[in-house]
Amino acid sequence: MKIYFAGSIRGGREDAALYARLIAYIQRTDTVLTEHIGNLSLSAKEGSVPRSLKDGANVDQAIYEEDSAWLREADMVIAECTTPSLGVGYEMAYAERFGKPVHIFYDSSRTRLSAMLTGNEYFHIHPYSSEEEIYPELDKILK
Ligand code: 6IA
Repeated sequence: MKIYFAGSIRGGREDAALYARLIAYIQRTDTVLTEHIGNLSLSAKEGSVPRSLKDGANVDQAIYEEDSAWLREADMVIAECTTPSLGVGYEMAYAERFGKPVHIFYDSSRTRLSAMLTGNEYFHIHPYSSEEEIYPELDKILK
């Protein structure tokens, strides 16, 4: 499957190492379209550095175009939502609009997830209290 992994960038990079571990785990069996989310050298401030953009191009517009195309291409969306991110919230709604299955993980001892996610039965919500709980859930989702 092609997986769109979503995690905070400008919302804060506190969980970037966790994103990297989850992406590596998913990559053992499936393709992750958004490997850069786990890039530890990507800071919240640098979250607009261009990849291969022509001079004068609008960087944020290119990010939006590329990410929304990947969302439409993905078979499934997996999001780690402990660090709140406007971009990730937007992606959840975008994925719902295109009928993609969406699995949302968050550490319930660190955050209260938005009611706009927990209150929407479309989303598969996976609260956890330690990282080890995530991997067996991923096994079930990816099989
Ligand atoms: O509001 P946020 O920045 O926290 O939103 C994070 C979400 O938006 C992620 O799930 C990404 O899919 C998407 N996103 C935000 N910024 C970028 C970005 N910046 N590149 C790709 N997706 C992004 C440039 C980073 C690149 C140079 C490695």
